[in-house]
Amino acid sequence: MSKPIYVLNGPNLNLLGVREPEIYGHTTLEDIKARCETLAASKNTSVVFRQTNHEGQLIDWVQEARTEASFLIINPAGYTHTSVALLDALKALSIPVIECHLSNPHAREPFRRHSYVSQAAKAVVAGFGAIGYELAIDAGLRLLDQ
Ligand code: CA2
Repeated sequence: MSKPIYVLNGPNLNLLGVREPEIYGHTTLEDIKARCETLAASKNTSVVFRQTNHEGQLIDWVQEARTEASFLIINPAGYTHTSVALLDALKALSIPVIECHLSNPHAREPFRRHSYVSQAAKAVVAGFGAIGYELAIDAGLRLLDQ
């Protein structure tokens, strides 16, 4: 079997489905994880799905993905807009990086319009809610097939 797809999630995404459903929907991160696992299995691969509230932990996992993942899907949450350190870690990867957001940050407050992470991303999926993760898995696998 191929290397797993890494799906990494940043701060506060553990609250999905519990708080602010008007912005982020009713689906929990556990639901998203289950959907990603099902989709990956149907494509004969697997996912490593993780969430952390800590920048250093996220960076450690990005570094791990460098050698362990087929490609990386990352929702960096608030670190999208703040973290040069995360960008530096992502730039060290040679596998494809897909930046994934539940909401469309460009349709929200002005400070969300800039993403450090996008500089290291092959592609961005945003605004599709929870299904964005499945779209990113499907698109990433098609990229690898090219
Ligand atoms: O739309 C996305 O996926 C975001 O990455 C979510 C981040 C936000 O800072 C980005 O601009 C866009 C926020 C994640 C916080 O998630 C929560 C979920 C439920 C309740 C409270 C926060």
